[in-house]
Amino acid sequence: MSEFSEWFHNILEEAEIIDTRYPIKGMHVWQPQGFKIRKYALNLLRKLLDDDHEEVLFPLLIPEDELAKEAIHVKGFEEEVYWITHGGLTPLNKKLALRPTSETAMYPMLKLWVRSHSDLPMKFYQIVNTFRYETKHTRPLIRVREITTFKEAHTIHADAEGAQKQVNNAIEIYESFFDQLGIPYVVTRRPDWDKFPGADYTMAFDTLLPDGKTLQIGTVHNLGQTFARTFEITYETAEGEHEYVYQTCYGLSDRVIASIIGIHGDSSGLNLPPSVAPYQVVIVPVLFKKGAKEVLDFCSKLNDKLQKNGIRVHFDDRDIRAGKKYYEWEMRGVPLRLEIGPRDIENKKMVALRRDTMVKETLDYHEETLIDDLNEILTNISQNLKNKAWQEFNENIRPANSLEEAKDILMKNKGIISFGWCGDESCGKEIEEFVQVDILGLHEESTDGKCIHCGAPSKTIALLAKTY
Ligand code: A5A
Ligand code: MG
Ligand code: ZN
Repeated sequence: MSEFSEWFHNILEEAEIIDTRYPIKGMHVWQPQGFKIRKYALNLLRKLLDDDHEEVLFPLLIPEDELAKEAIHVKGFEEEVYWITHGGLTPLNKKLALRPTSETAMYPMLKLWVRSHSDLPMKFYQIVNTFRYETKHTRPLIRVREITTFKEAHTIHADAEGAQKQVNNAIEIYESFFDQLGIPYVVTRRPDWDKFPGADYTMAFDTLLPDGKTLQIGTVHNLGQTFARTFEITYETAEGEHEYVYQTCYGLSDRVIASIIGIHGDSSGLNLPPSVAPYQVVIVPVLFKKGAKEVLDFCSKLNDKLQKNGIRVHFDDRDIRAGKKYYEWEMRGVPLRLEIGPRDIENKKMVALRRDTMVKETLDYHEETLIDDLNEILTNISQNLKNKAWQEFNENIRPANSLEEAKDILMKNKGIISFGWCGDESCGKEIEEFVQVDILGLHEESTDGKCIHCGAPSKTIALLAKTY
């Protein structure tokens, strides 16, 4: 196990995020602390989507014949599908698949829902569990067989331009979501051999975990008319013609939570952005024999005040050593800790420890501005976590001019390599073969350089990295 893997498994356990002892490989239990982080992350996501998407909920099971309808799609998933074959003791005459994703559950219904051009565009999403019988090494939150937090959006458009615009819109939504979580990312267009089964093309978000391997944390697919033709989803134009629709879909998973934990965390444990922290502030009384009651009363009132003003706060009045409390809240990643003793109350001060910097400072306690002051610190913490993460990310993208150099960098530093590429599939596969890692995708157009491998004029700057 790598150092990061070990750290990751330990913190999931110690901070009570996920219990991995459930007796099915790749299926785990969300514990209360983890569930809260998940809930707050989903709140942010829903807020972004609810602007112009409608939330729906489709059945978990897909009839075999529907799943099989789209040949390219089913080919891509056939090795990963779990099947239900019996109802009690009775063999089913039609097998039922546990959704690996919901195109083939939703699109037969969309065929019924879409009528006229005036219905379009339609934008739906659902947050559900999906099942994939993954054969690569499973890891909690990163590669699971029950994806418990699968957010999938599906949109329908009258023309190709509408779908194209939606791809860009979805990318913006995900950028804004990851920005709120301080997760750095790079967006690439996946090579054709790595696109979503049935898509015209796939845009993907990758981030970098501390062990230098990238993690695909979101994908946006332009489905063109492939599924529309298979499932006969048509609409009537203003002129009374029947046309196939254009579609997109885009998805995120538990990997977002893995990234929050893995990217911001450090040797003291979790380090949560205030946007998803179950407690944003924890109040720890510093007690001496003299004045203990005053301190407890003061902290209790302070707790109420913060709570009333929408700050997620916890007053830790347990009768244990303060040092033990400090250790625990640091490990759990609480962004801001306030320590208050009798002298502080007298002097109208409090000691604040920022989890992101581990720096203690003494704050003035101003009754009228306190909430604004604390919110400003929380905003600074978010910004600082994000800046640190981006800096680390950018430092780990390195250009290479030859495949030997790429291999060298990967050996020494891991991370992401950028290089000029001709875009040709057979050349790309030779590159992957040589460096023994995957091409993530096409990052930006670039026609002035040469392909790192075949020497032909390059079409793009592409990225490659060791991936999860
Ligand atoms: N219907 C489309 C959106 C779809 O299924 N796309 S996808 O196959 O790319 O999955 C969406 C996202 O789910 C991926 O980008 C990846 O971040 C995540 N994901 C895929 N398999 C996963 C697994 N086994 N465990 C955790 N997350 C996974
Ligand atoms: Mg897969
Ligand atoms: Zn080439």
